[in-house]
Amino acid sequence: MLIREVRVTPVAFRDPPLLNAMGVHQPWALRTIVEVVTDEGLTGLGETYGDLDHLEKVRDAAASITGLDVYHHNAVYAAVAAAVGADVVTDLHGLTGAASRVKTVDRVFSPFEVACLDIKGKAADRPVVDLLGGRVRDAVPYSAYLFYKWAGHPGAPEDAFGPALDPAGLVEQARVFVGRYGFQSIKLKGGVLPPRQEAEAILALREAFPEHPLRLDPNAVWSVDTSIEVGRRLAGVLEYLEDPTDGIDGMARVAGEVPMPLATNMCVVTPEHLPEAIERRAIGVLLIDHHYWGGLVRSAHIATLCATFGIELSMHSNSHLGISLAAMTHLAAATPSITHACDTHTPWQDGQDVIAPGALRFADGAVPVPDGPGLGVELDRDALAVMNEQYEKCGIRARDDVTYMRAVDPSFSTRRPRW
Ligand code: GKR
Ligand code: MG
Repeated sequence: MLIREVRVTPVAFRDPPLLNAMGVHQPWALRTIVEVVTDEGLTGLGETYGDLDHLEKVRDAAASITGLDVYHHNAVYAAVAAAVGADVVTDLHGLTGAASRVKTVDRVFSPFEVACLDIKGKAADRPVVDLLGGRVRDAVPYSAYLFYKWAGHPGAPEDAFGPALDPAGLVEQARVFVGRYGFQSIKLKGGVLPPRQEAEAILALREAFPEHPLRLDPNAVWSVDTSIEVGRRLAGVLEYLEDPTDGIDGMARVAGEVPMPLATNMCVVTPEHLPEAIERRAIGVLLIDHHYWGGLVRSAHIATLCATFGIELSMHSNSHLGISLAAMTHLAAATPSITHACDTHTPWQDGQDVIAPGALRFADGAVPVPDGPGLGVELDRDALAVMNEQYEKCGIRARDDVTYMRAVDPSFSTRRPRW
């Protein structure tokens, strides 16, 4: 079955002012929607980042895979690698570790791989989870992903979520998310306030939610000493501590001194990082993310390798739409070693999506694997057109939390370590 055409559509959707170590989310989040169409008339969907440098590579790659067989993932990968070329795309937002050529190729390949799997599933009348080995769970648990946030974007009225700038605000945010979606695990995006205040917020969450596993993720802005101090303070409270400090060396030094496992989506972001991280025992949990680990099949391979070395699996998330959520759900449903609730930004979308409603839902904090063939989701063409128009008009062409934050606080620093 040959690829006849590939459509690439950038989209933008409204995003609240979520705070993190690199600043604050801009009013619009960007994504790229990929549609691969075969000579037999089947269409497969993929979703990836929307930053312009990445979008351009995705467009180049799209042109280079026309005529290839959707079953020939290795040939598609080789064509994508050639189209990407030797230069490196930088991940400007600084929250998913360093950029490299391998990571760039894997990031560009991923939406095409997902779309090809969607097509193969449709052709076989099977869900993607069956192409990945079959389900080990019928529904995939996700975590309530809490953020410190302003009441609204500067100059705009308060948004639907309201402010969360202290422990009470975060507990209230958690109550809303747990109440609305039934989440059974809670993650706090840290790296925003001094570490002791973030530890206080975790303790307040523990009091309010005694049974929910909790995680804290300051995106590597703490020193080794601070990480050890906070890790010890939160002994018995955290399920895992995510990227407290920068680099495999720093993580290894912290890992040996704190009682809970360390997790990462920053110091291990390509296969090249695994040997040293394993040897140094730097991490106990890897947050896999098919968007930059080269798609679903490669992510499943990494999961197997991690299991061999006793590394547990969770899943990383960035602002995303429903095609990504469907792909994440199929992967996690087929991967036995993903034993921690996966991260998702879905609640922050506030209902905006490019897919037709109904295929994805949360029940008790988990997303049941969609029933239909392939990914089990369909594009809503009207919504796609609206979101594409939003992209054309919004003026944002890359995620840049730092510059947006500096418009409000010119002294904002991205120094690491900050505390
Ligand atoms: O959405 O601000 C955010 C997050 O900080 C995201 O960009 C990170 O990549 O969720 C991510 C993480 O776990 O580090
Ligand atoms: Mg993280």
